[in-house]
Amino acid sequence: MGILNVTPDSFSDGGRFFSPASALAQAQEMIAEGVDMIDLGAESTRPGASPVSAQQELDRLAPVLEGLRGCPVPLSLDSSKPEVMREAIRLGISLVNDVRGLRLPGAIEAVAEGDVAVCLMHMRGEPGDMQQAAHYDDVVAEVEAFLLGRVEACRTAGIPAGAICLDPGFGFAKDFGHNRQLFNALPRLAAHGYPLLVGMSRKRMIGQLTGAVAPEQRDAGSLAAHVMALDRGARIVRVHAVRPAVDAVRVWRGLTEGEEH
Ligand code: HH2
Repeated sequence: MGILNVTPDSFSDGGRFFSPASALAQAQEMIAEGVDMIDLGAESTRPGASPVSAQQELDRLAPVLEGLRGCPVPLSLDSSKPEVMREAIRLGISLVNDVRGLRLPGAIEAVAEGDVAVCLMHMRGEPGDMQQAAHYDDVVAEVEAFLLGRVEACRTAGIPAGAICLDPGFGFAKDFGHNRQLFNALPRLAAHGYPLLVGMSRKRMIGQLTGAVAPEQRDAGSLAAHVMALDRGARIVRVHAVRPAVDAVRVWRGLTEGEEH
């Protein structure tokens, strides 16, 4: 999954793809590089980010979604707002990727009625204050229980099991130790049978391990983490740098061929 942030303030590529023309050019480049899916976001969720309205999100997204009509790969929408989901579904997205796990009123219904897939991610609090909520007795059990609770709510609303994937939400209300525990528990989370999506691309945890301060210098470290995540049962990796990720996935898949995955 290639990341396309149509935002002025995302932590690693804020402003680079804010104009529709630059966003469309980046989408075409990711497609040429072999991306399987593009995740479009119009609101930054980095720690401390300020919220934007549904109308602002739609104003940023609509021209890009219109320009990508009929594009050869499925499009995903990174949003939590039901009105944005409904309009983006009308404009052709196939997956809703919600860092709030469809908790806003009306979000579950928007996905159920829109007949699209969903990625349910774990987060606590809001991006503005989430790191203050990074306290757990047992982070793995708590994240797992949250995700299974959201699955239950989705199933009750009529979203089929086959349309759901899960994400522990690396860096969202988690410190380095929490991230590491969740990373090592990926096989346990995958065992529930829902495909796991992981997003560690350029995140602080990669900087903490490599010493790379600038997010754009964290791609090699991100790649290592993502390949390890695939080995631990993840099925979708959410990345900024598409070409190296495509090669890494091909190598991983080729070398594990015949194994159960
Ligand atoms: N991380 C970010 C945004 N959306 N969605 C899922 N499912 N999993 C993630 O880990 C995830 C996500 C944050 O990264 P990015 O989009 O690059 O930055 P920003 O939120 O600043 O736009």
